[in-house]
Amino acid sequence: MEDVISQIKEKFKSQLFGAQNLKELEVVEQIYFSRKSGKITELMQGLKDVPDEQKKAKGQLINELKDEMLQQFEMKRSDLKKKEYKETVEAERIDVTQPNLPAHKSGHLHPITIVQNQLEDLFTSMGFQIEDGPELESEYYNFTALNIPESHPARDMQDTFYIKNHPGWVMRTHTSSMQVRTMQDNKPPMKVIMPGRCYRNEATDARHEHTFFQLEGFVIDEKISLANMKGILELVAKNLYGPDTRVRLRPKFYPFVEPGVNGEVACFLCKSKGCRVCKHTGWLEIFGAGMIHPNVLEAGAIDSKKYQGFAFGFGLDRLVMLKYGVEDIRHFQGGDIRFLTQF
Ligand code: FA5
Repeated sequence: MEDVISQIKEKFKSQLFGAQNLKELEVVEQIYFSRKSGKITELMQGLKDVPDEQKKAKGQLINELKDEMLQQFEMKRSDLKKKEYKETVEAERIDVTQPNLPAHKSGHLHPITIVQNQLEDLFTSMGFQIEDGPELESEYYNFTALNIPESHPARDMQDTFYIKNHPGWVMRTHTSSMQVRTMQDNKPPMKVIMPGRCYRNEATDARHEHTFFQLEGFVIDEKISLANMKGILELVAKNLYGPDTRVRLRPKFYPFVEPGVNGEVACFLCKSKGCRVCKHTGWLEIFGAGMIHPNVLEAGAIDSKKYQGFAFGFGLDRLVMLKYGVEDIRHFQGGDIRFLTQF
């Protein structure tokens, strides 16, 4: 039996030494100390074949072996525990003396998108639906259907970009191009807004871009009047610039409305006293609007004897300029991050 004991001792030592972590140590524990099948249990069970007079001495030998092995095992377990704890702490260690790393900067919405979203929320809360349409548009929807025939001088007011080898197609000059498209696809009563990008062949300056945004809208029903239009547009102005904002309408010619108006808000920057932004008039132009011309309703397959409507078009860039006091429209698409991060 002494031989067997010293063999177990040697084997146990080498396996204990080889255990690199607590998981491997558990395997060693099973081999030697398992109550069911461990080496120590096997030795104890072997005692039944030992003559009675030797049983006590042999039993004592096995117990001494077990105590010695358990002591070595616990020492090893304690070492491995310390080692694993140290490794975990090391991995989670925070160096409080490390200089501050630049914070990750996340992007945000463009100021024009912010105001467009604000207006979409307002109009949908009043029951308007939102329509989207093509920026590359036929001359028919951009001009002809809007009561601007080919030879009409009003086409010159909105020069645009033409498509090489594709006569009859233009980059839309206004979102009004969506009016007849939307009428053809729907039936009155209708309350619709159509925001989107527009293009004009402009000599750009602080208030004119070649690419800009408009928010178009119209209401068509029976018994619609200019008073309904003023009510809605006043609400929009108050939502954008505060509850005390006043709106005034002045006659302006647009071939697709009759009568046509130019919508202005009392300058909220100088309280109508006159400043650089309102060109010392006390008023700021923010939209074009009017009662939809019967020819346009007919182009949209709507009975102009039964139905009337009003239409309006806001220049979104201008609304944003006024809201945030931006002095040059060209900042919006200039891509200068110092400008964009201010919103
Ligand atoms: C129109 O474009 C009409 N379609 C508006 C309209 C709709 C009238 C429905 C009646 C009924 P106008 O060309 O005035 O109208 O442009 C409307 C607004 O778009 C202007 O007040 C201005 O804010 C903006 N806008 C026009 N041209 C430019 C430009 N080059 N750069 C930036 N904004 C512009």
